[in-house]
Amino acid sequence: MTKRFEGKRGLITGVANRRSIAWAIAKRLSEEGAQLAFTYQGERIEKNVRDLADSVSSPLVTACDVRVDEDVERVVREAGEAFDGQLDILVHSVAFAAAEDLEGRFTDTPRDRFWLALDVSAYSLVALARASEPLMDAAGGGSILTMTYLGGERAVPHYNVMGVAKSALDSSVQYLAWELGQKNIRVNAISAGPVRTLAARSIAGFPTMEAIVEERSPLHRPIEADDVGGGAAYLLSEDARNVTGTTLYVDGGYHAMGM
Ligand code: NAD
Ligand code: 0WE
Repeated sequence: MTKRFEGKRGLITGVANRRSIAWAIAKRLSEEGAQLAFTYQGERIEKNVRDLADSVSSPLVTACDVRVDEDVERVVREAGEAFDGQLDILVHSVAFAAAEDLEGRFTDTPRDRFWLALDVSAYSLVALARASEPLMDAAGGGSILTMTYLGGERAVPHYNVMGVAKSALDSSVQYLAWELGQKNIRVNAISAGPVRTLAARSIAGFPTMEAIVEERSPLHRPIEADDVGGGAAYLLSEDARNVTGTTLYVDGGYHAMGM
């Protein structure tokens, strides 16, 4: 197969461990020739991410808390230094809500934790896109991908404030696609079905939810992070050169069902 990402340079956010969706995407891009820089959040996962990044000969692994403007600007500057002032690909695979807000009632979400979820899970895409814009412009264009979930469009029990954040994220994809299209920068999302990652496994009732999706989706099988990697590679590649502002569902078809 031809290597679709030969000579392409990407910045990957959201790897926590080998099960992360961001890692499945990175593996796929790297296999097809991309050079990748990685960000991680917090010293606790630094070694994980460094080991994974080393396995794909990454030139840059750097800390980034997406709530901090200076971090976002610094990591993109560092990526620019590693990649001769150019960037082709940005993967945004970051989300967070306080655990109690995914367990309790949405109605009871306090103001500060509502903003926390939107800050980490939605605004961060806007901040990263803005910082990346000059490097992508220098490359003659670029492709940005974020990870969303059906709970931003429909009420999924317990997804709660994360659903509101994904709704803001989905809308941000459309507005960014409109503005950055002018610079040949595409912005898309993948809406994944439940994948057993670190973020997912700590959620009470996740196995039940996976079972429901498997039973009711047209394809009746679990969604793997590598399935998302395949869709991501398509959206990030030249094969999708006229695709922007869209959401690709990698969910076994679950979103198409009414019952
Ligand atoms: P994961 O835990 O592997 O990844 C989540 C990442 O977010 C982690 O790397 C974590 O470090 C990072 N993060 C959280 N707060 C941060 C902050 N303040 N600054 C920087 N990074 C921060 O889990 P995942 O399932 O791979 O999640 C990746 C994305 O996929 C998320 O946007 C999630 O909403 C989305 N998603 C997941 C599923 C699923 O079922 N796993 C389904 C659809 C969409
Ligand atoms: O986006 C997600 C999960 C994101 C997430 C996970 C956690 C767990 C640990 C955000 N914040 C946190 N905070 C923590 O403290 N998914 C799409 C996976 C997911 O999470 C759910 C789901 C699905 C699917 C929560 C409730 C219901 C369904």
